[in-house]
Amino acid sequence: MAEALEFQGTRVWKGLLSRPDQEAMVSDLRSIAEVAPFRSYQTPGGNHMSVRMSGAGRAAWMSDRSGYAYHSKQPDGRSWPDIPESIQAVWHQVTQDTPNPDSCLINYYGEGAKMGLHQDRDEKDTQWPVVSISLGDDAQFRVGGSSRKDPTRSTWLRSGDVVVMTGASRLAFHGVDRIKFGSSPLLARGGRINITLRIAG
Ligand code: MD3
Ligand code: FE
Repeated sequence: MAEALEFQGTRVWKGLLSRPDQEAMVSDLRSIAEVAPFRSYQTPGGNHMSVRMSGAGRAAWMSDRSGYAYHSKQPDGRSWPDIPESIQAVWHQVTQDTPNPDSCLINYYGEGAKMGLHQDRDEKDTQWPVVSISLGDDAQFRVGGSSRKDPTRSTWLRSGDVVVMTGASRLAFHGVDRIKFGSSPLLARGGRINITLRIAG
């Protein structure tokens, strides 16, 4: 396995997925999108998120005027599709002695999309890691500390990179400042997909 680099306590595996691995994953994501379309959500504050989201697994994270939460049903009442084997395999490759993830959030960043600095704290037990897989266009990813006021650093995530958040970094503030639209040939219409795997509980 490739060397991992430590970045603000998060572990970044550069180029963990080969181009054929990435293509196979995109094809699995197309099947997911047929039964769980990418949707745009409102925040509790009433703004629209620029990132569109789909999901898989027992429950996926959604947002609306009443708040952020994990839901076992889509807004149309259907369950989420199963997490594909290709994606589960990455989780087990980069985590040790960890049960299967029960939640897979799939974020799509089109031109101009970004994600503000936030913490992931809606999971029942935040001792479990979060694993992120980047596909498609390059993204400027920012990580700080467990307080919003802590200094932050940024790095570029490229298609095939995998990030693991464990221990102290698990509650770090993080976000995506911008993507370089059209920088990767992986997705025919451009943009970036980020897959996050979690044990939401
Ligand atoms: C660092 N997604 O869905 S993934 C999210 O690229 C989210 O779409 C971003 O933040 C994206 O919640 C970043 C990488 C990530 C995920 C969780 C973290 C980094 C993290 C939790 C703690 C610290
Ligand atoms: Fe997050």
